[in-house]
Amino acid sequence: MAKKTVVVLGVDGYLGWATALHLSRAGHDVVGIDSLVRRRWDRECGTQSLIPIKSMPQRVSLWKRLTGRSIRWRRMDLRNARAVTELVRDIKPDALVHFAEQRSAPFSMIDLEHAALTQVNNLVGTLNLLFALRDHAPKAHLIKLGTMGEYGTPNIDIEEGFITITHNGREDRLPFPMQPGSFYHLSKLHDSHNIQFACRIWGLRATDLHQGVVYGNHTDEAAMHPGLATRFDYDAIWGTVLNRFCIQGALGLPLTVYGRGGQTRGFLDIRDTVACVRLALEHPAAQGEYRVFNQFTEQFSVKALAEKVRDARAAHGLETNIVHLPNPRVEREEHYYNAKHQKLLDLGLQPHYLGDTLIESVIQTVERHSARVDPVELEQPNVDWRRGGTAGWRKLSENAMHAQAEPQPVLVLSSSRKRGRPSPSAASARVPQRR
Ligand code: NAD
Ligand code: USQ
Repeated sequence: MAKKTVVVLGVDGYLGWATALHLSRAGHDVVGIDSLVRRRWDRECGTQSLIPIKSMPQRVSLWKRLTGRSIRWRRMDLRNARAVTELVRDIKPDALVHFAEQRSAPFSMIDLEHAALTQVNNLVGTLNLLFALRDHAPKAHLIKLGTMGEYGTPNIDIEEGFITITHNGREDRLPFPMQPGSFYHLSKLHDSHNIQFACRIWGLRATDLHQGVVYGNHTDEAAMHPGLATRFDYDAIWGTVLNRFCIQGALGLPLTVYGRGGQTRGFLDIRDTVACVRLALEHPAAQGEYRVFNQFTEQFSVKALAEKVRDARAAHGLETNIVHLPNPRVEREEHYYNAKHQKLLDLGLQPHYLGDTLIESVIQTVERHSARVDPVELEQPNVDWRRGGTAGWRKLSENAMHAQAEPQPVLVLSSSRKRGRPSPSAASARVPQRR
């Protein structure tokens, strides 16, 4: 496979770092971009990766020392149009893998500030990229991380991006109807529309990877040295469901199923994320083509996942409780779900399916870092879809509003003030402590 120059945007994140290592090891020339804003959002939320992660300069120099390969690291905010334009103009990449977005649904549902921050950050960053590609690298392949949550949970089979509809005797192939479930998921759909439009009018080429929920933290490259570890989130804002259940199970805490637990989603191992991105990179979309791959390998209900974790623990004689919490989200708890995911298999994906051994290995990782776990982060969720952030978040928002002497536009980006973690209890009026 010919060596490609590829820009990985969001390289400091959970998936971006693992992907950058994988592509670099495969022989591609990787440029890594990140604003490091996620580290700031962690401070604001009072959260942290379970596994300690090194700074970007430390990570890339360790990678160089271990493998002799370079990842060119640049700190940059994708909202900065000039910086994005210069990046694309100077590097002239063959491809860009775009992970660099605010990716938490609960974070986007805290309040207006967080909803606006999410949509501005995600939409403006992607628009900046599209214009830079139009002007300076129209042949580059944009590989954009979208999400299965753009589709919602319709009562029909989910196709890969498009559906052929016959209406009043006429037929067309149209974008699949979308019903996202949070302001975050909506931002991904708005991005999808913008990218599709840019491909249509400017002849750009893009692959929109509608990815399911990712689990695990082990890739061949990240496992080479503890200093190469990628982040691993478990709290109620950033932690995804299976990662949370594994950590709860490891600590003997109840597994927190929201509502009845019949919510069904597509899931994949992080090893398959990096493999899928590489497949998309090495089999690019045609010029002018906007294509969608549904990127997951198996679908499970949340309740079935909890039972898998409970059964894996039971095999070691350990008892695990499953609790059904009132669902903080507005989502169907029992529904039909059958999403196609054939295109990446056709390109050669060899999936790693979820087995007890994977759950066990994640649990062992957790056990190694258990001293860093804050159990409060594993209990009640602290954002509700109907009311927004709980009392702690509301107090913080009010303080932020009062601190502004003059009326401000609502599109305020997350400030650099340090915030403490809000209380998970909706009833609590306690003002959170700063960390
Ligand atoms: P993450 O939060 O760990 O990483 C995202 C990275 O992007 C962070 O390092 C952050 O600093 C950076 N970033 C955000 N906004 C930026 C900006 N304006 N300029 C520069 N850098 C910016 O998230 P992740 O879990 O690695 O997810 C990566 C992508 O994959 C996201 O787009 C997400 O929507 C998508 N995705 C993730 C999952 C999952 O389960 N983790 C599933 C489906 C899709
Ligand atoms: N859930 C529980 N208990 C928990 C946490 C979550 O039952 O302790 C449930 C949620 O209610 C939801 C499901 O698990 O029904 C998935 O929630 P999640 O937090 O694991 O995933 P989600 O919010 O959808 O977001 C994650 C990533 C996001 C990505 C998305 C893929 O954070 O970036 O886009 O997964 S997908 O879900 O396919 O849209």
